[in-house]
Amino acid sequence: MKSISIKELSNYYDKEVTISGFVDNIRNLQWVQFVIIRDDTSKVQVTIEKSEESNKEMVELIESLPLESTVKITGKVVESPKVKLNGMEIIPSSIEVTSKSDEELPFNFKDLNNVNLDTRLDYRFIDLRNDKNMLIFKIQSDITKYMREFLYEKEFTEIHTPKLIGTASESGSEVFEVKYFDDKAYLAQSPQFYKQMAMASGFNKIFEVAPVFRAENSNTSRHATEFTSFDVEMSYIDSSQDVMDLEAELIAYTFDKISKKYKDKIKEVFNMDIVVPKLPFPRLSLSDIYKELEERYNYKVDESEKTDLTTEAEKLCYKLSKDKFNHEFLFVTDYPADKRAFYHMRDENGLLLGYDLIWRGVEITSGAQREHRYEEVVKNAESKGLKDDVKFYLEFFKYGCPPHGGFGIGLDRLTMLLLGVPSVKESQFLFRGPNRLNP
Ligand code: AMO
Repeated sequence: MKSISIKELSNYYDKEVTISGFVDNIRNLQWVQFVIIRDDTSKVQVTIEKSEESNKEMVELIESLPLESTVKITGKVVESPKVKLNGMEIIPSSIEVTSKSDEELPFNFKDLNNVNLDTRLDYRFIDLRNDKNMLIFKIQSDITKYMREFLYEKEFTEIHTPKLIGTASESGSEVFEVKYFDDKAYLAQSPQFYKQMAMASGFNKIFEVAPVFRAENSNTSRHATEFTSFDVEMSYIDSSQDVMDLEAELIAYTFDKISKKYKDKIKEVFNMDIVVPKLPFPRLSLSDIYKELEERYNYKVDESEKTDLTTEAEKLCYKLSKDKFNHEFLFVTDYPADKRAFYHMRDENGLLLGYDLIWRGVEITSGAQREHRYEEVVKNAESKGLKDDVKFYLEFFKYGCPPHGGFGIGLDRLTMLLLGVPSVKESQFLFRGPNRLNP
């Protein structure tokens, strides 16, 4: 008999079913054994009466079975209001042990309060057995599902670009070099060049959800050396405003869906409130932000630092956006172009036609209108000392390429902020950082 998931059991009262899962708990009493089985949808109690002669073998098996072993159980589902766990139980007719666990686990994953994060990450497969940790990835999965759903409805095409590349796209210093036969290659820091290639190929709207790699030696709560980037690009835009509008709509749609499905659960488990953001999202220029931060909160920084948001200014943007706009998100625009990537379009004053999106004090996105005019993009590349390396990229703009723009959202950061977990180490399925390549 094929196993059904535990969550579905209430559709099978008085029927014989088979379930599979981990042995979550055993209470071995004088007359009865209560065995709790867990799969990734729910838990259920299996009740074994010791007095029943036909249960003898199962009783013996359970007596010596270590917790966290996996089993396949066939039995009858019975509605039992007196059972606290979902008001039902299974009366088994057979139990098969499919894998026996060691008696002693590396740590108690049901109470992680005193377990060091490194130990948890060393045994991430055990750590993820924790209900709360598993929930993070159920929700993350739905975040990408709803984001995809929104884009598919708008007729975006999902593409898959190479992660082994010949040229660094974001900036030379943050790239991992790998041996490539007798030559060298790099791991893609973003699909930037290839999403733009799609525009030059005539795709109007594309997106990609994929890993990107950054050789950043930073040990902060929001940096990883490999993370999942949700990248979007579209053609025939009039300005970067169109890009911001689309991103705001995408986030609002996704949060609405997540809120409908998980609002109460997120409150109960993570003590976080989901606020479905209103459209449009507020926008402020970098220089206006520094003015407001000084006026409102007496936050002062040296002029030389005002070419980008400082970490502290990023944090204060959350407060500013809430105080000024009653909104959690803030688009920050008008960065000086010389500090940013060469592929963005600039205006005549040297300001970038792009933005960062700040949410809850952290940058979750960069986006922009791209420079699609061949002569201009060649000039921008040369000003950054790039030429032969990006020759293949510059050619994209030589044979007709529509005006276009797009953005990249860091999925790990988005998940971290949504659920209020302390670090991307916990919102990544398996964290990769300067000091962590295993498991
Ligand atoms: P950017 O470099 O700003 O832009 O990256 C986009 C988003 O990715 C996330 N992010 C990170 N997350 C975890 N660890 C890191 N080390 C890390 N670095 C960045 C952030 C960030 O906002 N090509 C452009 C996007 C575009 O213009 O389309 C790009 O890569 O959430």
